[in-house]
Order: sequence, then C-alpha cells, then structure tokens
Amino acid sequence: MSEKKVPGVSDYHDPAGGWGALGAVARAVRQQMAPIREMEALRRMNQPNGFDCPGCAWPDPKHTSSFEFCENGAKAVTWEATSKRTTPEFFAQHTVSELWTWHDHALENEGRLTHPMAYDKATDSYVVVSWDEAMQRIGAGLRALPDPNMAEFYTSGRASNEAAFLYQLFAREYGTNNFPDCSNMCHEATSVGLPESIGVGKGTVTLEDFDHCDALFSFGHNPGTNHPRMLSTLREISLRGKPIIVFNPLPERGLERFMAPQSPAEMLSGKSTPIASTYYRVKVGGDVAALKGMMKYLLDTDTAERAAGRPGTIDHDFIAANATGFEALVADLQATTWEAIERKSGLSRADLEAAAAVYANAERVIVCYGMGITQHNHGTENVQQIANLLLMRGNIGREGAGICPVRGHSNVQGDRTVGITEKPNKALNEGIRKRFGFDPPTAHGHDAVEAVKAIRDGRSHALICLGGNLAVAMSDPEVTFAAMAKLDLVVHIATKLNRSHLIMARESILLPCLGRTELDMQAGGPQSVTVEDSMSMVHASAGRLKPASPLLKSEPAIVAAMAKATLPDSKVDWNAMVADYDHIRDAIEAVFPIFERFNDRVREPGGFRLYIAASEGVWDTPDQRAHFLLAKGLDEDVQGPEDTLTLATLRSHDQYNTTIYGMDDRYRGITGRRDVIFIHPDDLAARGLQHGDCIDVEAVGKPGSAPRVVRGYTAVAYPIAEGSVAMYYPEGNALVALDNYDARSGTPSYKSVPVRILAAQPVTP
Ligand SMILES: Nc1nc2c(c(=O)[nH]1)N[C@H]1C(S)=C(S)[C@@H](COP(=O)(O)OP(=O)(O)OC[C@H]3O[C@@H](n4cnc5c(=O)[nH]c(N)nc54)[C@H](O)[C@@H]3O)O[C@H]1N2
Ligand SMILES: Nc1nc2c(c(=O)[nH]1)N[C@H]1C(S)=C(S)[C@@H](COP(=O)(O)OP(=O)(O)OC[C@H]3O[C@@H](n4cnc5c(=O)[nH]c(N)nc54)[C@H](O)[C@@H]3O)O[C@H]1N2
Ligand SMILES: [Mo]
Repeated sequence: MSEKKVPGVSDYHDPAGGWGALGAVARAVRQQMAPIREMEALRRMNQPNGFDCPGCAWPDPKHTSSFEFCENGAKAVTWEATSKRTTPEFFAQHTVSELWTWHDHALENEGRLTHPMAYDKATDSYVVVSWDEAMQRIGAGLRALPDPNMAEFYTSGRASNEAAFLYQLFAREYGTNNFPDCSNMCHEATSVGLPESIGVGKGTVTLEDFDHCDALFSFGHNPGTNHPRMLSTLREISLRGKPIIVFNPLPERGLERFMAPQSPAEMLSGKSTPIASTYYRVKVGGDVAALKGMMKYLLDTDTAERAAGRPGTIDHDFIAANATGFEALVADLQATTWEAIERKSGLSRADLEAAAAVYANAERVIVCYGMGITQHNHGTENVQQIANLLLMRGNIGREGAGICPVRGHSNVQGDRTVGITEKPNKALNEGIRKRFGFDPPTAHGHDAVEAVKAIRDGRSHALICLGGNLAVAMSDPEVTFAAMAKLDLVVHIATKLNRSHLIMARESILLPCLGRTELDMQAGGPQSVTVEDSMSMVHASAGRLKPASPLLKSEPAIVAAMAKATLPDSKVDWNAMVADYDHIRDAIEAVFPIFERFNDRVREPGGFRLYIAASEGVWDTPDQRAHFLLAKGLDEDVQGPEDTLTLATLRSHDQYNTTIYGMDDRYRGITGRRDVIFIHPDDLAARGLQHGDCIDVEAVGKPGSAPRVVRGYTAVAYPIAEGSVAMYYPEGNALVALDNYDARSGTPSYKSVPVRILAAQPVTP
C-alpha cells in the first residue's frame, strides 16, 4: 500500500489457499513432528472413524472420502501431535517467574505436557505430583470452601460433549452454576439474541443449504484464516454464478479470491476463483447502520413496487403468518435518516441500495457472520438485525436460506448443548434430578466476565479450567492477571503450557490430558467422543495416535477423578461412566431428550443433526412467533470523542486464539512480527503520521478510568475502512476494559475500543 520499506511489512498479491497454503502445511509438519506420527494424524483428520479436526467448527461435507485440505486444520493437528515435550526436567530448569517472561509462542512451543504437576512455592517451580495426590489436593481445596459458589468452572470449547457433560454434572452436584465459558467471549450475543428472534440460539442452515442459496451475505468473519474449509463452500457458490456480498472493514484475502489446493486445474494454471462479487468496507461498528440501510431500501421499494402493481420486495404473507413486531421495525427504519446511516457505516446510500437489491432479487439467501458482529457493546442487537433482514423476506425456515453464525472452537456449540450454562432452565434441572437423584442448584451462576469480577473482588476463591487460556483470552490483563493471583486453588487441565498456568494461586495444579488425535483407552476398551459443529451435526471423534506420555488421562477421566475426590457421597457412578463412554451418552440422552437414540445415531456414518425448530419454520418462542427486534439508534459501541478511531482486535493467520503458531500473517503481508496496527492512510496523514512510524495506542475510557496504553507499535498504512483500526488479539486486550462488554450477553467488546494513536513517546525509565 505504500512505497516506504518497513521491516516485515509488504503487499501480498496471491489468492488465499494455493501453493502458499501447501508450503505452510509442510513447514508446520517439519517444525513439529516426527514423520510417521504426522502422516498418521493428518490422514485420519475428519475421516469416518477418524478424529474431528480441533481447528474450527465448520462442518464436513457428508459424503467426502478424500482428505479435506485445510492449512489451519493441519497446523492445529501438528501443533497437538507434535513430538516435542514439556517434561518435569524442563520445569526443574525454569522457574515460573522466568517462564512468565517468555513469549506465548515459546511457552506452547515447548510441546505437550507429560506429568501432573503442582506449584512449589519454595523453589518457584512446578514439581511432579502423582495423580492421586493431585486429586486429593483438589478435593480438599474444593471441600474447604464455605460456599460452592466460591468456585468457578471454566470450559474452553475444545472439550468433547462427554467431558463437558461430566464437568457440568460434577460442578452441579458440588453445588454451583458458575460456568464461565469461552463462548461468553465469542458467540454469546448469538445465544442470547437469536432465541428472542427465532426461538433457537443456533444457526438454522445445513451445509446442503449452501448448494441451494441464490445469494450469500457475509458479515464480520474471516474464513481464509479462521474457517478455511468454508472457502470450498464459498467457491462453489461463486462457480454457480451466485452473488457473495461481503461486509468487512478489512480486505480479507480469503473473501476476495481462493485457489483450491484440491483443484489441479487451478493449482497448475495459477488461476483462482473470485469469492466476493461485491466487497463493502464497512466501518468497524457500522453493521447495524448498513443493515438498517438495506432494510430501509426494502421498505421503500416494496411500497413503490406494490403501487406499480408488481410483487413487492417484502414477504408480507410470511410476516403475517409467522412474526410479530414488524410495525415497530418499520417505524424505527422510517425514523432513521440516510445521512446517519451513511456516516455510521462509512458506505454510500447507493452502495447499500445495490446490496439490498441483490438481497431482494435472490429467492433464497443465507447470511453468515462472526466476531465482527458479536464482539460489540450491542452485539446482541447486531445479531437481531441480521435476523430481521432475513425475516423480512421469509429467509429462515426453508431450503437454501437461513442464518449462519460461524462458531469458533470445534465443540463450543456442543458444550453448551450438554449443559455448560450459568443459567440452567427447568428442563435441565429436572433432567438431572430424575436421572441422578440430586437437586442441582437453580440460582444463576457466573459467566466469564462475572467470574473474573468475582475473583477480583474476593468473592470466588477457586478456579478450575477445562482447557483454554482464560487469563489471556479475557479483556483487561492488568485486572485479570492480578485477580487470578489472589486465588486459593487453581486447576488447569491442558495439553500445553500457557500463560494462565503461570499465574500462581496458593495451590496451583496442572493436569496433562489427551488430545483429539490420541487413543483414549479405558477399562471398556478404546473410546470415542462426540462433538457438535456449527450446523448442529453431531458426530464421533476417535484418536488413534499413541498418547504423548503414558501418564496422560482423558478429560472425562480427569473430571470424574476430581468429582470422586471432592464428593465422597456422590450419586453418580463415575467409574462406570469413564469405563465406557456409551454410559455418558446414555446419561446425556436421559437429561436432554433431543439426543434420543444417541448411541445408535452417532454410529451412523457422518452422525446426525440435532433438531432445530427454526430450520423447519417452527418458532420455539413463548408465543410461537418469530420476532422483529429493535436496535436503538445506530451506535453499536461506546462512542469516543471526535478524534478517536475504533479498534478491532483480530486473529492473524498464524495463531489459534491465544496459541501463537508463528509470527506471520501471510494474507495481510506481515512477516515475523505482531506489533503492528492497521490504519487507513488518510487517518495516518490526518495525525501527521506516516506508514512505518512508531506509535502508541491509547484507549479512550470513561472519564476517570485507568489509562490503557500499548507502546511502540508500528503503523501500517492499510486499505481498512476509514476511522477503523485493527491489531492482533490477544495483545490488544491490554486496551479493552473489563467493563467494556455487551450488557445483554456479557460478550466483551473486543471489536469496539475507542482509541487515539500518537507518535511514540520515549519510555521513561
Ligand atoms: N486458524 C484459526 N482458526 C480459528 C481461530 C483462530 O484463532 N485461528 N479461532 C476460532 C474461534 S474461537 C473463533 S470465535 C473463530 C473466529 O473467527 P472470526 O469471526 O473470523 O474472528 P476474527 O479474526 O476475530 O475476525 C473477525 C473478522 O471481522 C472483521 N471485523 C472486525 N470488526 C468488524 C465490524 O465491526 N464489522 C464487520 N462487519 N467486520 C468486522 C475483521 O476484519 C475480521 O475479518 O475462529 C475459530 N477458528
Ligand atoms: N481481544 C480479543 N480477545 C478475545 C477474542 C478476540 O477476538 N479479541 N476472541 C475471544 C474468543 S472468540 C474466544 S473463543 C476466546 C478463547 O479463549 P480460550 O478458549 O480460553 O483460549 P484458547 O487460546 O483457545 O486456549 C488454548 C489453550 O487450550 C489448551 N488446549 C488445547 N487443546 C486442548 C485440549 O484438547 N484439551 C484441553 N484440556 N486443553 C487444550 C492448551 O493448553 C492451549 O494453551 O478468546 C476470546 N478473546
Ligand atoms: Mo471463539
């Protein structure tokens, strides 16, 4: 974008996929693995009888038999199946204080954890403990709490249905609904917003629907990096000649053009397939304005068309038969001016009308969206405006049409389905009572932000983490890190070492577990687990690799052991459940009737789909109707003063959330570094700054709030929407206040931080 040479910054001209992706896979394999282990692992990924790729929640084509290529899936697998090990000798050589100074990449790059470890304060290091000893300490620690609601049970979305179900059962029998969960930081706005709109908090489409849609709209997600297998789906839509309309502040290469590594024709000819037919660089936080603009156009043209005796652009019959709230939406749209819509979205009326015309001319439309929609102060309302747009033309509940929240972790959706929720409903509590004979707690527990606040304020004293890296994933590291250092008991169940494991409580225990790729042998023989993808397909996953260490235990086995150590009078037969996971699935079925015939159905090739009422045009709301719901005004975010920019924190191509595989972001032309901030050239010029300048980024908080600054970043002139800037997550979390979240869903506003950028100040010693 600029002539000036800046180290590690260049223009990337190739399509997504292609030879660049193949090269990256080869490098990942070379850096992590022994050849036999790696080939065995990659061969079984997403195959019937194989394991589910831990990379993302995008579904697999049902009838595939060939290896479904995905660069980031391969990275996720090689990272887990690595031949490197983080051993007791390693911990003996490096104190925790020393490890704290390491880069996040370096910590995980040491490889797989091999032994249960406990923190030894005298030597400031992790030392080996036996599994029995670890469990005794955990049980004693939890039993010592005066109130079970002083413990937090965090889940990261890689946990299987079986592990997650046992985990919630354990915590509920122990006596709490404190279930902070990674989805609280992710698609919670979907889980809260969609039930109100359409009666279900999940997507309504299946992969087959994409074969039948006449247009696809994409808001705020980056498939080239975060769900690369979706590129094959998008490519097919493009090859069918159907429009793909993208709203994204950054020009993301995977949404522009894709060279399919499985297509010899494309790979050999060097030709790629265009993806977006039109790409709108909406401002960060401008989607509600854009959506309201499109809906306003539908309203206007509908009236005009009908007046001229032609069919309108709104499906009034569908609305009359299915929905309420339309009149209020009409009033809201009429009260919204085009001037405000243009200013907020950064898009012209003509552009928005053109997008709306594509929408109106398509018989069947799917809208996909990701973190660009949910991680705002009004994320819940954002999601509901997408539902409004779809409902206006009856685009939910029929083939080829629907709403598609693109989920993150490979089983984040399933974990919620099997009971990881801080707000259990009656049916869940009844189900547990009937099947297990104890009374689960009914009072609502903590979500992720509330859990951190409770720890900060000394109301919670223990934290159990089933995977993840909560301290780093959460906003406001200054507050979060300090809070976690005050805990009495912390337990991490993990595959690899990360920064959260280095924040020491009075008692800190680190338990190594099996990963997806590994053989899970129990008393009843080799076990498989199940996962649910973004489209409610449930299927089995079975690893076959030799475990990274003979001491590893499966997540269900670890959870059961913790439960036995904590609850001597437990009503649950933990041993039987762990001996044969069919028993866990039977229990899931008993508590959640939508899993009827679970063990039979999951053994069918490709698994089965959970019933989603809205997919059938049935609205599971209190009044059995779909609802048009309003977003007040056009502001998705806290507004800073005039001179502020809106910062979105996002993923590079070389990371999996807080796991940093490497320092490159290939599709955005960044090599060997992450300390950059993407900014429009005019916004730079307006501040007297230039491409490559060293800058500080300062968050503009509420008056009186603590200053939040990151220093020494390099400004990269980039074709991002004006007024918007972007930097990488998790580094950007230093700028996100813990209180900056969507009040409806608790989702932190990781994509809406008002900031100022300034020429770097010399650091005072
Ligand atoms: N390789 C890899 N795969 C992953 C992950 C990973 O880290 N690495 N993470 C997994 C997880 S947990 C999740 S939740 C998903 C996340 O997948 P995404 O939802 O794609 O997440 P982000 O990288 O945060 O990017 C969001 C996109 O939104 C755009 N954006 C930012 N602000 C706005 C806005 O206000 N409006 C609009 N319209 N767009 C905006 C950004 O430009 C970016 O393209 O991916 C999952 N898959
Ligand atoms: N600023 C900013 N912050 C964000 C986001 C953002 O876009 N911007 N995105 C948010 C989102 S969408 C999410 S989902 C969260 C993610 O939050 P988390 O889910 O908590 O974080 P991850 O980085 O996915 O967790 C990585 C760790 O999981 C462990 N792990 C890996 N595989 C396994 C396994 O099979 N079993 C077990 N037990 N452990 C395993 C490893 O130890 C690894 O270090 O971050 C959120 N934070
Ligand atoms: Mo996520």
